[in-house]
Formats: sequence, C-alpha cells, structure tokens
Amino acid sequence: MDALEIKVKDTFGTDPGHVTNEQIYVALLELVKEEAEKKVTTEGKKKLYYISAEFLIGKLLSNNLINLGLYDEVEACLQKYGKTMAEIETIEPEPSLGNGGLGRLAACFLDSIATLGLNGDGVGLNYHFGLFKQVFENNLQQETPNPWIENKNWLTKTKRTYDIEFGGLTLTSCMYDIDVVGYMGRTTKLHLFDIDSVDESLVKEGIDFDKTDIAKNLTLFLYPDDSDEDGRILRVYQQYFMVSNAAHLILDEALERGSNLHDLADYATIQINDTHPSMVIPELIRLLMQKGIRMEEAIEIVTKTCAYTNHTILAEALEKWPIHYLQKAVPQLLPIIYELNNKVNDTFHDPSVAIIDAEDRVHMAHMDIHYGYSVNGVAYLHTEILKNSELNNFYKIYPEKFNNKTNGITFRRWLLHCNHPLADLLTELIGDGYKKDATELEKLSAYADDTAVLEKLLAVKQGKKEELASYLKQTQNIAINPDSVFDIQIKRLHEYKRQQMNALYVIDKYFEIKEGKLPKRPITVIFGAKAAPAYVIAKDIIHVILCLQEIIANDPEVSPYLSVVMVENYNVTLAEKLIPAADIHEQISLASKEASGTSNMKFMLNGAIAIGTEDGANVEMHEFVGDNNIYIFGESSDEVIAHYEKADYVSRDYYEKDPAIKRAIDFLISDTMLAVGQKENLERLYHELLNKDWFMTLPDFEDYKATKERIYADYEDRMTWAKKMLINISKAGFFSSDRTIAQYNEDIWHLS
Ligand code: 475
Repeated sequence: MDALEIKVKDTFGTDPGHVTNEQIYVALLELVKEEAEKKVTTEGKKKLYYISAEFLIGKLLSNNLINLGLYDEVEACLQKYGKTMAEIETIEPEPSLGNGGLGRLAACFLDSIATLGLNGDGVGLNYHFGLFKQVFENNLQQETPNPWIENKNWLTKTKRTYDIEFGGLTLTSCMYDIDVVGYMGRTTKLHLFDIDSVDESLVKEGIDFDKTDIAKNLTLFLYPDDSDEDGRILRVYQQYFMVSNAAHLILDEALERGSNLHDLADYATIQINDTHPSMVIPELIRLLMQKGIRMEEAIEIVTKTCAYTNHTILAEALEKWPIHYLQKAVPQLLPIIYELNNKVNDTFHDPSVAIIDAEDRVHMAHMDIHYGYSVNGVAYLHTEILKNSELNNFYKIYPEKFNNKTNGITFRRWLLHCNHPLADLLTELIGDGYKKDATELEKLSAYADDTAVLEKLLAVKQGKKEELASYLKQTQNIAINPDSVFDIQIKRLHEYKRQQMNALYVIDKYFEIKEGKLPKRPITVIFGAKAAPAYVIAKDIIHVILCLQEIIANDPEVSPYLSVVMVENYNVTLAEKLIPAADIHEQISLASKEASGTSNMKFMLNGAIAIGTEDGANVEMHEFVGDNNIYIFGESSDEVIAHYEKADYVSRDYYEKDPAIKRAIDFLISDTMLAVGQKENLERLYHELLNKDWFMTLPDFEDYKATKERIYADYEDRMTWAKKMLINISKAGFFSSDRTIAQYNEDIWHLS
C-alpha cells in the first residue's frame, strides 16, 4: 500500500476512493507533517534566526510533497482513484502572510536554508488574517478579510510562551511552528508568535477594526493600515511583540546549547529583514542587562550578532518612529535607544547619521547600521546606490559592513511545482542535476540551435497558455485567447513600478487599432496587483485598468486585436499559474527605484522574455543573457537620480510635446472613460500625471512604445523567439535562492 492509502485507512477506515477531497487533504497534511518532523535536526553550534514581519509562504502541500520526494507517488496513487493533486490543491487556503517581494523572498530563503541543511529558523507573527482579499466592484478595488487558519492547517502549537511587557500591559505569547521542508534536505521551522486573546469578531466593515484594543487585535491582521495614528502605533506593538519573543527564544536556545551569553555571537546570528524587526537590537541589550551583563558589553555582543538587509530606498518605507509612539508602547526600550544615540553623536557629531533626529523620530535603519555587523542590499545596482548615495554617510564610516546579496528564488516552487512540463523537458535534455545545482541549467545552451528542442519549448509554453486560459475562465469568468501574445505585469501596485505606463501604452494601442493599424497577432495585456488600502493613486491606477478592460472588451472594433485583463486577488497561487504562461514580462520600474525585483527571475526561469529598465536585478539579467535576449529601454539610474537632484523634470512639457502622450492622457477623462468609470478617480490620476508624475512615466514613454513594437515584431519569428526563451532559461541558474543563501552564509552568517 502507498503512504497515502495507509494514512487514509488509519484515519478514515477506508481507501482514497471512498473519502472526500477534503478528507484526502487532511490525510496528506498529516502525512507531510509526520515526514517533515523526521527530518528536523539541530546540528551546529551557531544558529541563524531570520526575523521578518512577513513570510509569504503560499500554499504548502504540493511543494512539501515535491521536497519530500513524495509527489509522484501521491499523484499516481490519486490517479488510481480517479483524483488529481490539482483538485486536492484547491482545498488548501493560501496563507497570504506578506505584501509582496520582501515577504516572498523570506519564504524562498527558508526553502533554501532547509535545502542546504543550514541550522536556521524563521521568526515572525501568526496573523489571523493575511493580506486582504481583493474584490472588484464598479471597477474599483475593495478589501475584505482573508482568513487562512482553518480547523486543519499547517500550524503546530508548541509549549513555548513568554510574558511580553508593553507600557501598562502584559500579554502572554504562544509559539506556533510551521515545518519548512527542504528539497531532499532537512526541515527547518518557521516560528510564528501569537496571543490567545485575539478576537476575530473585532472586524467590522471590510477590513476595518478597532485598532486600540491591543489585547484583542495584536495579531489580527498583517500590517494594519498605517494611514492613521492608531494603525501606526499598533504596528509598533506588533513589531515589539515579534522581536521580544524572538530575543527570548534566541537567548533560551543559546543557553540550552551551552552559551554563557558573553559568547552569544558564537551561538546565534540574526538577520533583520528590513527595519520591521530592528527593535530586536535594544531588546536584546535590555535582556542581556537583565541577566547581569553590563551595558557596554551587551551592546558589543549584540553588534556582533545582528545583520541588516535593506530592501528599498523609497523614503516612505524607511521606518522612523516618533519617540512618543515608543514611549507609549515600549517605554522600557527608550533608555537604551537614548544611550545608543548618545554614543553615536559623541563619536560622529553628524546629525545625518544620528539615530534620533531633530524631530524626535527614531531612524530604525540607522540603529541597524551602527549596531549590526553587516548591511546588505539585494541586487548589485541597489547596493551601489546604497553605498554611493542613500547611505553614503554610513558607507564612509563603515565600508567593511556593506555587501551585496543579489536576491534569488526557489526553483522548487517556481519551476518544479508550477511548471511540470518544462521541468520534464529539461530533465529529458540535461538530466535532473539542475534540481539540486541550478547552475547546471547552463547545459541547455547546447540546444540553442536545435529546432526540434525549440519546437518542444514552444509547445510547453502553448500548453501553459491554454491551461491559464481555462483556469481564468473557470475561476474568474475571464476569457483570453491562447493564440494571442501574453504580456504580463504582476506585482504590488505602486507608482514607481509604473503600471500606469503600461496602461498608457494600452490606450495608445487602442487608438492605433481604431485608426486601422492592426497588430500582426492579438495582444493580451494581463495585470495582477493589489494596492495598499490607503494608497489613493494606486487605487486610481487599478480603476483605470479595469475601465480599459471593460471598454475594450465591449468594443468589437478593438477586442479582436487587444484585450486587457486585471486578474482579481493576485496572490502566490495565481502567480504560479500566470508566470509559466507568460510570453513577455514587464519590469518597467523607474530606474534606481526597484531594489531587485524577484518576479523577473521567476519569469526568466519559465522562458518569458523581459521588457525592462536597467533597474534592480534586471541589470544582472541583462548582463547574463546579452542584448539580444532582453529588451532594455528608458533612462538610466544615473540620469534619474540627476533629475531628482536638479528637480528639473516637468511632466507637462512631455504632454505638450508628444501628441501620442497627450492623446493617451486626455483619454483618461474622455466621455468613453467617464461612461464606465468614476469622475473623481479618473480626474485625480489625470492631474497627477500631468502636473506631477513623480516617477517620471512620460520621459520613458516614447522609448517604451518603440521597444514594445520591436518585441511584438520579434515574437513573430517563432524560432528566433524560442532561442531567446532557451537562453533565458539556461542563464537563470544564478538567480536560485540556493546561491543567495550560500552567499549569505559564506559572507555573513558563517554557519557550519
Ligand atoms: C523590493 N516591502 C523588491 C524585494 O528584496 C525586492 C516595505 C515596508 C513595509 C512592508 N513591506 C515593505 C518592501 O519594501 C519590499 O517588498 N521590497 C521589495 O523587496 C525583495 O525584490 O525590489 O521592492
């Protein structure tokens, strides 16, 4: 009997043919948990703690089965009883415990830590509702709660609990674990802290809730809306709760393994994932002092233990907490933060590197840099920008702390799990060594001119396009034409990512088609994006895209040649369907603004071709594949940075100079748009582009348009295109998170 048959027999007293899909899901959940538990090891003196406010893990069942080497057996067993993994997978809710890139990166990192067999765990929060569920009504985004914790789930409640003190309030934590199974490797743990008193009935309209009742709302939501003060203070409570638990756990485990705490740095290393966990620094100092270590030494110990990763240069994402927030939520940290600040000021006499600024705000990143031993950016260009401009004053003080770790993705989820036909083709051609050692993908380049192989590659892509078409039809009642070219932009909605430029292009194409200039092949432009609930302009951009979708779908002159689709509730599960089906992917951020990007890597691995700016990891991709296999356009990061310095950009000049730009922007407030959209939203975006355009969409528009024409034309030479696909896949090995994690370990963590 197969493992699944045994499990179903033990649990339900029958065979898989006589139970519901839900019961099979439950049996598989138990089976995976048992198998994963067998691979937990705690070898090595030193241990890594990857602390992050977000772990965007996505569904786990299939991925865990693959990593345990059980997938094929289970799939074959299900087939015997007329079922498939695809059906069972639909039962699992997606844990959306992250916003986007930063959270998804943390999830890929855990997979690689486990795969490489490193002694490291993740630490975060057990949000009861993940990132909101997006629904569209009247072409507008609405937010609703997104529960994921059901009766049977991946969480295991542990016995570990701590009393966490806030100003005037003590809450008792409990720790839940999720097993993260490595690919043919060990199992690592994701520790998620929670409190028992969370009250889900606090949620009122949409995702609104009482933000002041901390004992009931602390872990209710991922990242509560921070547009008001109560929301921001709640974030401070969440962050402190996360790091205080982490600090207790780290010290307890180090003591258990024989540390005397003076040597903590030999037993623990802490990766601070952006500034959300930064309070771990003063908290650890505080706890060490409670255990009798003098402050000077405690500071020294912590500085040898903590390392910081920066994920963005956008000012609004660099946290600066007003002192009075900390005074209210975590008064016990203030004396320590003051002391850390005084030491900095006494040494450097430079307000630009101070921890506390003139407006009494605590700069979390500054604390990380002074009191950590490593600072890293997430792609070559990003780290250079940190060193040479954003953090230049710090770089001049601590050049030795700065290093680059270009992001990566786990090939298990983003190839083996999401694209079986491609994985099979690769195995047929180059063997399956690439599954463990991604650089072996390079072997594929031997087939760059092999027509038979190129034909097969095109057939795999076509199959995935058809699968996506039927999936979207079934789940969202959206019809797309699998013979059109799929041009996809999926990522959080942000002005710097410039979905608005893609939308302006769609408008331009719409006019061209109206004028009789027809594309050789129909084009399907697909968007997927959530906008932060309080980010007004981002929501306006979604509105425009949804209006365009409606207008074009109902226009018989245009719809045979062009369609626009905004998928609802874009999440990891949808990404797994969209990425393998893409022909072209859009990485069109304003140069210098996208720290790395990681969807670019996933698309590349699945044989899609990028149109992109020289930004983030696109720079490295470009270097690997060469000019012929990626479509680069737009201003360089140096040019962009110079515009900001000189404040010389005037969007209206471009509007007046370029009739295509004028036509596209004017269309936003045309009768056609107003017939399906809201005047307020459309006018606001119109004025924003015309009078501000902070992320410089218009200067890049002409080049973008010309490059799009070139890429669509090149697509028609199918063999040449397939060769581009093959070269992209063959060069994707560098972007495996196994490589990234090996480098973190080599340069920062030094785990055995
Ligand atoms: C970058 N999230 C990508 C990715 O390194 C990069 C910030 C504040 C509060 C909550 N979330 C955030 C981010 O800053 C974020 O996701 N950054 C992204 O990190 C991984 O690939 O370029 O934008």
